[in-house]
Amino acid sequence: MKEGKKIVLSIGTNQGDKLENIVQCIQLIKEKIGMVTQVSKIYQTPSWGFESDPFFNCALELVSNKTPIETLELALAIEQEMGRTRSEQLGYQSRIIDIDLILFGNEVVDSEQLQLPHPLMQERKFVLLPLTDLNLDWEHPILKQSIPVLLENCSDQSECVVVQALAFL
Ligand code: PH2
Ligand code: MG
Ligand code: MG
Repeated sequence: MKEGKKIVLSIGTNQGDKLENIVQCIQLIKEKIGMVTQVSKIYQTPSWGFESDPFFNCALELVSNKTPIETLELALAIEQEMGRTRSEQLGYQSRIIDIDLILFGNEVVDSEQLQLPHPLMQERKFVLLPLTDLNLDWEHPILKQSIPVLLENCSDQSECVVVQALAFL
């Protein structure tokens, strides 16, 4: 069997018991997508791009043989299983859980369904800061910058604070 690809996911929640949502989500990712190899600390982050309650965000690295589209479909299925509903309303909405694919090895994907690396990652401190907790030897395949450099160049000044370090894998 071919060795799995390194995948990085960002997860976020701003409804209900946010810590419990993150713990349950990581458990489901392990069961359904692949082996979780690194977990960042959990950060409380102000809602970005809309007015809402603060989020808990974290990032995970996993190794899996799934394709990007299979991974996306499994992530959406986990969101549904956890009770996420999406309304027709335009713009961002509060959510129990959101699982975003941030990077998939060095793959560049630009389809209607999926873009990789995540097209807004470099603009979001709630994505970049947790990524700095992971030991990633990765350079953005289009911007040609490492995660610490992307963070340095990011204009998002929001105050993101560590809530908790998760001690489980
Ligand atoms: N997700 C969004 C929009 N805004 N803000 C924070 N702090 N955390 C998120 O995960 C987040 C957001 C769209 O998915
Ligand atoms: Mg998102
Ligand atoms: Mg999403």
